[in-house]
Amino acid sequence: MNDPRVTFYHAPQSRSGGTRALFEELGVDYDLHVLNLKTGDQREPAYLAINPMGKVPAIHHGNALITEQPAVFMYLADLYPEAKLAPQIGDPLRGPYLRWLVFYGSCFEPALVDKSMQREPAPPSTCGYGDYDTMLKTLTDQLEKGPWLLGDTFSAADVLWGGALNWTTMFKLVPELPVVRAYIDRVLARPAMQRAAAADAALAAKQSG
Ligand SMILES: N[C@@H](CCC(=O)N[C@@H](CS)C(=O)NCC(=O)O)C(=O)O
Repeated sequence: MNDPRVTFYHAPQSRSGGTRALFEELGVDYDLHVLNLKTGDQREPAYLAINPMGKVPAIHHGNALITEQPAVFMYLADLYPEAKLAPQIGDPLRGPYLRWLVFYGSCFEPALVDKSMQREPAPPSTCGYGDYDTMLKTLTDQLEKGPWLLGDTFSAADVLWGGALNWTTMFKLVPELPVVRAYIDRVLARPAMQRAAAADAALAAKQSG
């Protein structure tokens, strides 16, 4: 199933950092293909032929192209079940696990983009994320239950959310509430997350040097 190896298209200090951290948590080998977003690698025909969106992360496995962070996370965590980062079908946590991964892409990111552009969102009944405050409260109410999004079970969803909340609080798009800060710190304290962050910082330094 997980033969051939996965190819991972990554740019340092970007959204694909979460996928890099996930690989580290999974403890698996993969082929790394690095792009430099500053020099426009993502708009070159060679990369657009792989991902027409010109975005990272993207992964290739066999003939399958997978883009969009929640899909990438679900795919990889299912591909390597021995790492136990995805509740399996039949596990009562499977539904909440899928919910929080998809919530990231369909509610959190659109809400953040509207906020960062200081754009008037659509009315809550039309807007996919309702409104920013409801979206955030839904998330923080879940984090209050802790320690992880699925309670005592750490999952790929925490890898995605821990990293995302780290950069979004840094950019002041999400308030650094104590519950949010404590959750970020728990996720980032994991050795795999630290290894991924160090490797990514070294890659960024190499690109800018
Ligand atoms: N919906 C995509 C968004 C990916 C995305 O926005 N990636 C950014 C990196 S932070 C990117 O590749 N930007 C390059 C560009 O558009 O030029 C996902 O969730 O994976």
